[in-house]
Amino acid sequence: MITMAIQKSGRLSEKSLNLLKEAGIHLDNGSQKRLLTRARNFPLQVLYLRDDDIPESVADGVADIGIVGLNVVEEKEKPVKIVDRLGFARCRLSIAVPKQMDYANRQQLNGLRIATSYPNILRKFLQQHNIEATIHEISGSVEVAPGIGMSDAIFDIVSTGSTLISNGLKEVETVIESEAVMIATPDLAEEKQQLLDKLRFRMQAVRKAEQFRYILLNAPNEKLETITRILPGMKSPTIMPLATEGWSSVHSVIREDEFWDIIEQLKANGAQGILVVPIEKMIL
Ligand code: PRT
Ligand code: ZN
Repeated sequence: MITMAIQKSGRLSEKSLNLLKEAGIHLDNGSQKRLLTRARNFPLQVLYLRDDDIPESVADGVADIGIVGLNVVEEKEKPVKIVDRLGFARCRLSIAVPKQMDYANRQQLNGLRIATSYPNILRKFLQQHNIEATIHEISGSVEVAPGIGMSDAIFDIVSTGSTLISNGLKEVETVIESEAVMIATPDLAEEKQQLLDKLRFRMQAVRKAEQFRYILLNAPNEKLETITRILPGMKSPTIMPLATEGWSSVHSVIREDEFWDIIEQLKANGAQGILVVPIEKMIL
């Protein structure tokens, strides 16, 4: 049995549960009101916690693994192993100052009071750059601190940047880029390590699949060579003759981020009836 800590309710909860679901793991009644839920078809139980408590619970073995923002892992400085970056809840931790401040370089942070909920990460950054600033630790609504005269700058999570704009602030230094990560107790017992490997294998298959699309198209036979070069596929594309003389159906896999480029090239080379469909799981 492996115990996984996930956020009880917040920005990470739904995506964390989804990841389990996509890995084919069904939780008993899925009620998040309980502290602990057992999976029905995998030796796993889920422990619902506040995100701030997840690194510690994994470090001291209350949970074996957990899903939490890298920002929280770095801030808490607990001995946990980062096993995977999960690609969701992306954000950055940045220093922002009032927008009217003329900001040319980080030495201007000297002497300022910086409000934050992430004092440890900020302290390290300031030390690393020999900046003497006062860290003012507050637990929430950091972005309003300069407006009410509580600080001169802030160090906080930025995603779209709209919170900064609506508080008259501008981002001047990005300190870390964060996303949800899977963490684990450093020395997992053999049995738990095997379960973690199984889980990661499944989750990676889902994540890989999200990066690719399955593509089907019809092409005139004289263009097949060029089209095969545009569509490398996993090994090579599948080519099947159509009932219509001189035409073939081509099936392959393309990267989601190359999708539009490839479609344009295919069309330019006579491809017709192009269908692009999502892939559910991908095992290479
Ligand atoms: O209750 P609990 O302690 O479990 O949750 P929480 O309130 O501490 O955390 P939660 O659920 O808000 O966020 C969980 C994690 O999501 C964070 O630790 C980050 O890793 C990640 N994440 C991703 C974010 C954001 N994006 C985000 N935009 N966390 C917070 N924000 C907030 C930010 O604090 C700021 O106020 O959104 C605002 C900025 O957003 P923009 O889009 O206006 O720039
Ligand atoms: Zn929190």
